Amino acid sequence: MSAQTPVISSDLIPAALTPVIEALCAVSVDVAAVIARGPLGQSLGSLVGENTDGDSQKALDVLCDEMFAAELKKTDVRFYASEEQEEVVTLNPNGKYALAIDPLDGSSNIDVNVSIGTIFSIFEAKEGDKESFLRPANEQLAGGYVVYGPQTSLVVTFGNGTLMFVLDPADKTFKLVNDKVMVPATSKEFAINASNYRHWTKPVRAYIADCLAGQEGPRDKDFNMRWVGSLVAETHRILTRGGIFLYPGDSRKGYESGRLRMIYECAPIAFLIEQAGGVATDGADPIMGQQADSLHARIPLVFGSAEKVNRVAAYHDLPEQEVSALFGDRGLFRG
Ligand code: AFP
Repeated sequence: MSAQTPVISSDLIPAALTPVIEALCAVSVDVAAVIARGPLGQSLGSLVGENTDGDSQKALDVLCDEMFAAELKKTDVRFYASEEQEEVVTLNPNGKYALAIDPLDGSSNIDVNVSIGTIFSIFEAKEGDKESFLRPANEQLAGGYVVYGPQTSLVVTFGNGTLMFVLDPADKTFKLVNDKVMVPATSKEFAINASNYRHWTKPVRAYIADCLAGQEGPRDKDFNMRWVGSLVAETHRILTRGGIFLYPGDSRKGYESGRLRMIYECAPIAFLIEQAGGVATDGADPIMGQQADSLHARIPLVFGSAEKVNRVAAYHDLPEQEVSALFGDRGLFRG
């Protein structure tokens, strides 16, 4: 790429944030190239350790973290909070922003050639490093992800709609393909890791049981199910053709608040979804009104088409006898 060709350019990116977004995009181009080489390059999926919460770390997790931190250090990013680092790292002591990142989400999919991604969230930096991140999600200046799939796409919001860019392999620049991404209002798809059925709460079991019952159940229509195991891929599908994603809290030890992290997974995804006309909750209340109490805190996440997500919240309001009933006896949502 020539020095004159910016990796991304759009009037819709706020000028003050442009260098940070450019840095994220420049690294993403390199990450996409590393991923595309797969086994022709270094062993990306090999285990190299564990992160703060005991999740296994793959070689690519660590490599991506180093690549993003090194490039963002040259920008106005003061504080850097990464899934791969226990504490906040100071990058540019004079910087104005605090950036949270999951450098490589979905890393269990590295070796099987399925879409993976980078998720990020940007706040204005406060005096304290942790304080810059432990604040309501609706204070985000930007939220977004890059998905490394058949196409490499950047989806980002600055609080004025959701934008979608695609990396053009011909000149290695991100080009705007949709300046007003909207979650389709209707869809017959739901996404949940159904192997956890026995650990779910009654309202979640009741909701899924009614989807599975299809035409014979109270919903009176057939559904389809998807589970990629890669949050960026699920988000991209839902932004494109609607549906609902659930990672609820469950009774497994350590999963009381689900699996996904508030600061660098749920908050930016919720921001993107709400800016695209969808809804994102913890099953009952909006994610955007909430804040983490620690850097790597988890929160249940339910997002997608508004009507579907609001319906899940309604199951949480059902009386005990209704959620415990077999779907055939659950009257409230019939019709
Ligand atoms: P990894 O990055 O460790 O692969 O985790 C991916 C993820 O955080 C998210 O992208 C998926 O939605 C979720 O985990 C899948 O979790 P289960 O393996 O429990 O279904």
